[in-house]
Amino acid sequence: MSVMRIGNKANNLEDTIVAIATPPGAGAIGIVRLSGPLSEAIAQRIFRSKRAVSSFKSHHLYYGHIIDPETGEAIDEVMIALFRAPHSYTGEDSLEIYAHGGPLILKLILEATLKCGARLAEPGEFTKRAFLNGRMDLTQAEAVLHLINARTKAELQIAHKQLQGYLGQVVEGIIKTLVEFKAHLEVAIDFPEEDVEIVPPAVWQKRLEKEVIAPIKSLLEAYTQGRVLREGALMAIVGRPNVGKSSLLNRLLKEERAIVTPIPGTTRDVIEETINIKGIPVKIADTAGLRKTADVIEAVGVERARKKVAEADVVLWVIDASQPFTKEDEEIYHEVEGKSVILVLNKSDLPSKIDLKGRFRHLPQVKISALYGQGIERLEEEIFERILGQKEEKIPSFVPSLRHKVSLEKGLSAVKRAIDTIKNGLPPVFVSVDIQEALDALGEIVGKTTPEEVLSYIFSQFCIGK
Ligand SMILES: Nc1nc2c(ncn2[C@@H]2O[C@H](COP(=O)(O)OP(=O)(O)OP(=O)(O)O)[C@@H](O)[C@H]2O)c(=O)[nH]1
Ligand SMILES: [Mg+2]
Repeated sequence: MSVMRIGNKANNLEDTIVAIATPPGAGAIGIVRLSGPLSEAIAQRIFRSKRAVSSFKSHHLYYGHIIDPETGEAIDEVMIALFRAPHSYTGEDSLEIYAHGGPLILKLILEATLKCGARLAEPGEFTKRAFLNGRMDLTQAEAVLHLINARTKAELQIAHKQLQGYLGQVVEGIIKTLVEFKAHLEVAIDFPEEDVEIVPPAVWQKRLEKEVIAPIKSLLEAYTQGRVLREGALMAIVGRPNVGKSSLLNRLLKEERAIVTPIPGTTRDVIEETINIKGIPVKIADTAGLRKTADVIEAVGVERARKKVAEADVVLWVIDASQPFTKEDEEIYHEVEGKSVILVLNKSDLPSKIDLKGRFRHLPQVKISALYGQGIERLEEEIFERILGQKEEKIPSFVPSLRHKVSLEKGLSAVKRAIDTIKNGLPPVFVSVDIQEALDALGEIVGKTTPEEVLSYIFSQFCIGK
């Protein structure tokens, strides 16, 4: 319910909204930001300087004092800038006040604007206005959020590209073809008897395949590939007890996070930490050595380890190269078979006693010493390749999010249905229904047909003042 309320209120573009745009707490500079029709009038009431606000140029800084509009008392010495419509972030008249970054100062400035008729902004409302005023499509608005929340350079790069509109443009291109086809179908529906020139269905079928289905499919591929760049990957370290799993975790983390002892069965719980491998956030889970055990606590740990294996994008299967391959190792292999596995031959600083007899050649193998650090770089490269499924560090131009993926899949199946309808020789009115469905689905991505609840949800994830 509250989401709906926020949504409705936040759609009123007549309001002038205000928020403190800098993070809470004291700082060198604090920014109060306004957007809406009253921006300039409010500046006239609360800002004192040598020149009249009405003479201020857009996008220029001016020095003066903010005063309380009721008492005339000075609140702070500031710089302000007016951004006149339509050349502002929101597309509306906007005002930014750069004050000293004290929480009380900012609160008093905020209150001064409220006294002049502004209202407090909802989270993300500035960006929502930019979207509603046509300054950006929905994918670009979402990119702003990704930009702010990015943890790695790769995430930042993807968000930056999305902010420039690459993803939106691809989707708009697909929509354009569908709209054209729909218009064509309408003519065929409205004037069935007349001799309007109708493009043969087979021609349209080809165009739909090339201009709609193919690009949707490549966007879906980019989703799979880019998911890890955006959301990170999960990697589980498994192996029988005492092979050096916790030592490896510590080595990758570059800190003594997990307890390491020569006693088999040291690790009992799952230990999770995130590292950054060449720009990808990778959550590593060190697990209890997989074995049958009578120890109740260890048994729970072994169960949890299995769960982690099931969730993992990559599994590091660690074996001890200074020992012969055992039946226990073999059993663990059966548990991880079918996953994306890297075989890690640990303790390679000791004389090798392992003989794999040419088995597991299909798995990437890396020799390391968790104790001394040999082979770790090579292992990181291998992990990166497993996760991205490719060698070069190439950041795709667009990475659809889960929300986009759902809409793309809906659109794809509607278009496929349309093609079947064409093939079955059904009248245009039936094809038109499928095409409309595809249009609705794709429109959700760029924000043309996105339901209000979804919009509210997206913008509610932003911070106040963005
Ligand atoms: N020589 C040598 N010893 C190692 C290496 N890696 C780990 N060890 C030793 O092997 C023993 C077990 O290491 P851990 O990291 O606790 O092994 P684990 O697989 O986590 O063991 P559990 O938690 O019991 O399943 C410790 O004595 C480590 O010092 C290595 O690369 N070389
Ligand atoms: Mg351990």
